[in-house]
Amino acid sequence: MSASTVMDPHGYELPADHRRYLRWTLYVGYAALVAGVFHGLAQALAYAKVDILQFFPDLKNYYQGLTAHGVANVLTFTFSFSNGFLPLLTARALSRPLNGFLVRATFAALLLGNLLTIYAIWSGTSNVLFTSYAPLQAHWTYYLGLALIVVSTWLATLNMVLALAAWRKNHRGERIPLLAFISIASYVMWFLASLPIAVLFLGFLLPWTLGWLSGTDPLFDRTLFWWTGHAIVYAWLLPAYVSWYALIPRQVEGKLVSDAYARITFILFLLLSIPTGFHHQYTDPGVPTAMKTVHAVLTFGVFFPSLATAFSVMASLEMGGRKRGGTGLIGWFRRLPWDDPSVTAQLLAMLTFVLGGATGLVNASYMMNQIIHNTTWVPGHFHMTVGTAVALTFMGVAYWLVPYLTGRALWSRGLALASSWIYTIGTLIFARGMISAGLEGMPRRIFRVEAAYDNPAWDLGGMLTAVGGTLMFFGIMMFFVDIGMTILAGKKGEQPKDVPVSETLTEPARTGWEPNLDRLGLWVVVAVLLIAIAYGPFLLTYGAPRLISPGFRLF
Ligand code: HAS
Ligand code: CU
Repeated sequence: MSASTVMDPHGYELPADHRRYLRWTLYVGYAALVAGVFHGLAQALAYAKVDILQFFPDLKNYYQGLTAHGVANVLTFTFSFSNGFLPLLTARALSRPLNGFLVRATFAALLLGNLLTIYAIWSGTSNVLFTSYAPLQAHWTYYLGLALIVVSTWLATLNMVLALAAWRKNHRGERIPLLAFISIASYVMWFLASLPIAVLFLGFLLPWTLGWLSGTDPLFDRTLFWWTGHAIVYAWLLPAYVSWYALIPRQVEGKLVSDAYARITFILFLLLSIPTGFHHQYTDPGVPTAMKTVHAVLTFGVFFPSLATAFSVMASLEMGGRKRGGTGLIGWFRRLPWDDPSVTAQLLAMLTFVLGGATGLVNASYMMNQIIHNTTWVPGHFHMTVGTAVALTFMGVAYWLVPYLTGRALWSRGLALASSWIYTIGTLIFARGMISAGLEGMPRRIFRVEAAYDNPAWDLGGMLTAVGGTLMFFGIMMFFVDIGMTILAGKKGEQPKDVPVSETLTEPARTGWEPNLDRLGLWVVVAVLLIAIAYGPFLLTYGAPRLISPGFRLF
């Protein structure tokens, strides 16, 4: 074995002011998540025809609750976590401070955006679901609020890119530290991916809802939405991958296998995450079949770096398990530190993601998509991806990150472990229910309690959805209690003093082809070319958007 790469042995002391704002950036997301999961429970129960929505104060209808659930959980929570997490890791990896003004501005944009969307949804004027499909029309605070949340991610990206530029000045000819490279690549991908939704919200939907544009073009809007909307799932996933690649090996006493391999994976995500949006629009009229096929092929392409991730992460885990005394084909697996809640949460997240990925393949298959599109199969899929692979990883990370940022030890290890197991078992039951009922044609986004149509074949699936969803709810509530108590009453001074950065088996090469991997600017250019191939023909043949549809508020 050759020399190991050791990150800066001094680590990095985060200034108190940054520490405070990064902490509060995370808290904004937790606050949203608390509200979001109550709505999640209500929706899961509704599939078993149990109506608790009536007990929600001020709630006008099912779609208001579904909008709150989606926006809080997949938009506010995910991005607030990443806005805190990725810049911190970049600063740590480069051993240099972030820009304090940008740390505060990121927080401020996120908070203001969140307050505006809360108002929009609370007021009952914006029941458009997180996909924001026109011609359903929301209040202007909804579009502006979400746009501000996107702006907060841009500010976080800028902060990381500036830190890298400053680091490069003093480190000519050196390789970018891996942890910084993959953190920055994640948000650079997202920056590119977020431009279409910024155009959609600020250029079309906001002026339309304010009456400055007389109509909108639903197909064009959906296309802009999914242009961002597929890549957004990787914006949620990649911060979790950052933890799996670069932190988890250390936490299980293993090492990251290959520096170049990890960089290539993230570059593939930068290239392939965006030109795939039409796989959400296979059934949309008005998009040429040939273009849908191009996106289907590219979707199978972006499947590959996730497969690659499974191999690399598994190797790191095996190395750790064997170092801890595990032997035989699977003995190492049992020797992983299952008593460490941060590790256990993330291992369970990985295991669930195997099923999330497999269901994604079915979605992506053009013909099979016809069977599952708009059925509960799809929420079955995404509660195993964003709902568990991502959310449970973020919870696992929180078990060291919140103590690190607050200076207080995790309040209860046992509660954290129980939370992860209950949540995972809940998801598996929930997804089993949604997936099987979906195959029987149970539509997604319906309030089954009041639906005028029903099918006995949905009963078992609906029941499993409700049981699983209830377990998920209790699992996550235990997480909130644990984190809340950590913040308020965790033992002072016993927290982790540093980010758990892994070592890599071999130093990144300074000669040969590998240094080219660090040329982020070059990869951005290639990504833009691929996007032009994937969306150019559609844009050229479609021509100007037809702004003829009025807005509707149906519920
Ligand atoms: Fe998806 C719909 C295709 C991944 C989220 N997806 C959705 C929606 C959401 C979502 C939210 O092609 C619904 C949007 C809406 O409201 O309409 N998805 C895919 C494909 C992948 C995929 C091909 N999705 C994700 C991820 C998400 C996410 C990630 C969130 C974070 N999805 C689709 C399609 C649709 C769709 C269609 C449209 C459906 C329709 O008709 O509406 C792939 O990227 C998946 C690749 C994943 C893998 C798994 C690798 C496994 C790993 C774990 C390693 C395990 C280890 C275990 C190491 C190849 C990395 C070791 C553990 C030990 C303990 C030893
Ligand atoms: Cu997608």
